[in-house]
Amino acid sequence: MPRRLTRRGRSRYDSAMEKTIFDGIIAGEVPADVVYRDEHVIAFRDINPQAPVHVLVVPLERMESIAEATSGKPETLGRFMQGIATVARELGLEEKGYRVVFNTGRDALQTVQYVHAHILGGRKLGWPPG
Ligand code: DGP
Repeated sequence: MPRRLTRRGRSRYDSAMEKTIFDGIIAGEVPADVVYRDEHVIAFRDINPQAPVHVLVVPLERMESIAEATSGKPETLGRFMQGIATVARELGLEEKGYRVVFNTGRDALQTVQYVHAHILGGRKLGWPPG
């Protein structure tokens, strides 16, 4: 028997549609070291830091990955980008520089299905990334 699909073509049982740990952090149900919050984004320190400064910026409006930006609202996406730049500035990273990473999908090892920008800084970063 075929599975019932939602309007977006997904089965209601797809795990990607379930709440993520970042939904819990936004709701204040999961503790996190929050460094910034406004009406559009939240930023908190990564639990497994890969650089002296490693912060995740998450829009309060859910998308699963940056791949959804093709159909996202420009206002939401713009606020997300402004949030990333604001957080980097407030963390004092502007002068020396920093990297912004969107792991997207399986090959990029995206593990949390809620879009998030990694801000990495505080040391010289290697290139190419692994
Ligand atoms: P990604 O591979 O791009 O999906 O990275 C997800 C990141 O989220 C990973 O670097 C670890 C971080 N992370 C996972 N769970 C938690 C959590 O409960 N708290 C915090 N602060 N970070 C988390």
